[in-house]
Amino acid sequence: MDGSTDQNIGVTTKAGFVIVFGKPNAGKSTLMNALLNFNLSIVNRKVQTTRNRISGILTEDNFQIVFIDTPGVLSPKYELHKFMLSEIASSFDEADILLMIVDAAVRNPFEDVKYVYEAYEKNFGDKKKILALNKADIAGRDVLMPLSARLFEAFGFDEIVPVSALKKENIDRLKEVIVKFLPEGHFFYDEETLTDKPEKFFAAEILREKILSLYHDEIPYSVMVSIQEFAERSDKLVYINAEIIVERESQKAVIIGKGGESLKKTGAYARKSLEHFLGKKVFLELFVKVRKGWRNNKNFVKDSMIRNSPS
Ligand SMILES: Nc1nc2c(ncn2[C@@H]2O[C@H](COP(=O)(O)OP(=O)(O)OP(=O)(O)O)[C@@H](O)[C@H]2O)c(=O)[nH]1
Ligand SMILES: [Mg+2]
Repeated sequence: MDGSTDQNIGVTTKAGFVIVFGKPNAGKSTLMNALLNFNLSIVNRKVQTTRNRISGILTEDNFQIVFIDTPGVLSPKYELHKFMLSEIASSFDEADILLMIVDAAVRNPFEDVKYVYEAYEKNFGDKKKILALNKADIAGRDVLMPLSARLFEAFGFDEIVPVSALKKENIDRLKEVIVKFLPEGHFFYDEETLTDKPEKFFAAEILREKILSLYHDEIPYSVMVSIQEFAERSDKLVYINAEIIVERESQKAVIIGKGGESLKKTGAYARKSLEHFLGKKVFLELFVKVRKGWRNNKNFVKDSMIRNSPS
């Protein structure tokens, strides 16, 4: 043999980070999940579902895309929102490619693009910019064609792709466009890695997802889930001890419900999803605590958000 090594066999790999950003409820998390073909990031029809930057890693033969799902908060009202904004800013710094997503089924999607574009323009640098026109299943082709022509003319997007994240329409096309812009380089993670966040983080998110869908009014926004213990008791069993932290005594009473019924229901739903996600039996213990006005407590927000999700 003449000494040919792995390096000069000549398979070129591509790898890079793609930030998914846009207004609350645009479908950022749904889109990342569709691209990954896995429900990693929680989705809800209420706004401000996502609070942290969450990476989802897609590895195929010769490329690796690290998607970063971000919160959709734009004007901060609480310390919690400031934390969410800092998560967006750091995600822009990391990104190689920018993927803006807008709900194309709203009354004036052009205005929404303009709003988001102007809000984040300072973070763009000279990175490639892709716009996904989401919710194409309800927006309709007659709206999307002229809309993308106008958007191309008005803004500096490199590509505009209509998609339906929910129905998984045109997702492969979007993936092709991303791969086209992906820089050449080695993979950042093992081929099997799906995310950089620990299981414990997703345990908290799954519990929060159930609270988002089972409770109303201010409750979903006033809840923080903090995992106190996450212990693999055996190959088949995980013990999870979680605190549901609210801002007021009255909210605690609502979470628990009459005779503990509401909390029991929340726990049962969460346990089922957790077992599905972890592929193990879950023993779940829940406690409800009050931490007055925690959303405006900078240290509490920082400590708890980081404790749940080191990255
Ligand atoms: N019809 C339709 N609904 C969609 C589509 N994509 C997302 N949705 C819905 O829009 C709502 C918001 O979706 P999310 O993925 O949570 O939106 P997000 O941008 O991550 O929201 P935040 O995390 O709150 O900023 C959910 O009810 C989704 O089911 C789509 O392509 N078509
Ligand atoms: Mg989200």
